[in-house]
Amino acid sequence: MEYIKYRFFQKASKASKEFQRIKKIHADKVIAEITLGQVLSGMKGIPLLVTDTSKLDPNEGIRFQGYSIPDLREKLPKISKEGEPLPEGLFYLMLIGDIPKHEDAMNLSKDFATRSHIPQHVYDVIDAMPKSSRPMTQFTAAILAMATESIFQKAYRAGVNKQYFWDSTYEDVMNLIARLPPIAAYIYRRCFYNDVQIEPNPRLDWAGNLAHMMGFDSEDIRRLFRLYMVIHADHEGGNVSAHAAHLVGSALCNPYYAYAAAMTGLAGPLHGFANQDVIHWIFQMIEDLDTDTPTDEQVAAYCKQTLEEGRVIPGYGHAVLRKTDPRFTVQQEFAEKYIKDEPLVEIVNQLYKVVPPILSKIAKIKNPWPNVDAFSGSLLYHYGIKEYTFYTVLFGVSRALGVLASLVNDRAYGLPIERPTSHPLEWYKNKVEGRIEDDEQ
Ligand code: CMX
Repeated sequence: MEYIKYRFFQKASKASKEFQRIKKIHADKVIAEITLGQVLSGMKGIPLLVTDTSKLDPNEGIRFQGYSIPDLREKLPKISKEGEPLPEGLFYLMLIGDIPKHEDAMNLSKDFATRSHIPQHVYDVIDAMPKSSRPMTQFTAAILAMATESIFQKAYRAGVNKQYFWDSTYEDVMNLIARLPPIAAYIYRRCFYNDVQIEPNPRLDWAGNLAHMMGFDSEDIRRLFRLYMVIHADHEGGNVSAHAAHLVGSALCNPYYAYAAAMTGLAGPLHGFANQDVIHWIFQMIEDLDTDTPTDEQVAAYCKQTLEEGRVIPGYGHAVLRKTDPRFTVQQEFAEKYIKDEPLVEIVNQLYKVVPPILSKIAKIKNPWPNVDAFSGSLLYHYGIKEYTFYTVLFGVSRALGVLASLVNDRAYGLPIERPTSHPLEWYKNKVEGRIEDDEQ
């Protein structure tokens, strides 16, 4: 058994026993009360899921196994001292629970490179779609087409004992993560570079190779891609993409299906599609105002007009966060350090000054601060990836690290099929108005 799999096996054996023990002893304990407001507002704040990979604090932001984004930048292995952490190292951290050694991250890089072969029929499925179809549509279809390769599915069909489900899930997860950069790059080159494809460079790391296959070979862009893949990887378990992967995976489907479900969720404008919408909205503003350098007053008026039209300001607000997203801040620091005179970055910074005071005045908006999507597009654009309809695919490649590490964990714990209860609206009304007793369902 390879080293990382063995480490996971050791961790998972203990963790699954602990899971069963806690379930047996404490199953009847009450852990939270639920208000009707929570039910009617997207189940916010109800502790319902078990996710070990990361935890989101409303004020501090995301922590991966306890490590904040600044911690990760300091502690995770890098290619060079000045560089950004390797996403392979973060995947190791989420799966195993410890900061990896440099060689652990490099071994994962090599492992991904050896697993990255894509069957021809996957390319055929992509090629069957018009080039004008959304990159996320092509990406998700390709993931589903790759399910023919599922080792979990074959093991399940062969009747493998459920205590070993994690093993074939792990193999699928490793193969799937390895295959995402070539698929994403293929779609990018197909749609925007006349289908002129670029072979992988086996000496490059997972994120560096993605940049290379997309046609970008500078050390600057590799640095950005490593950071990008780290900060988008996971945001605890309740966000739409993570929850979708967990929910669908709980029916014991193969990891390709579970991850495809995550990607269709990520493609929604309130989630990962917002990274495209931010750039689209800014360009529309520049066009409508007929100036590349709008004043703060013009930007403020444009924001108010967007709100009056019943639309959201993309890149602002969050279901959990109540402060500026640290993933925004780290990108802002990156831009300050490496990027000079990028007009789009300047507008993103101008929005950071103008938008929060406007949103703060709207009582219903719980968080007026920017999220990760407010900054990411301007960095990609600066380095030459100007085709913003592709940006959600990059988010999706990164998100695989978190949701798929969680899926292996789910299978190791033996988490059951997810099945909450639903009622008609009338039932909730009767319940809060006292017409239904507590023990009635
Ligand atoms: N612009 C305008 N209105 C906003 C807003 C924004 N940026 N953020 C929240 N609101 C509105 C909501 O639409 C909601 O209105 P209704 O009550 O009329 O439906 C109200 O304020 C309350 O929302 P909330 O409780 O503060 O936030 P939610 O948990 O409902 O929604 C989010 C969170 C992210 C969907 C929302 O802030 C939003 O739509 N933001 C813009 C889209 C975006 O940037 N999404 C990316 C999030 C990060 C990611 O997943 O990638």
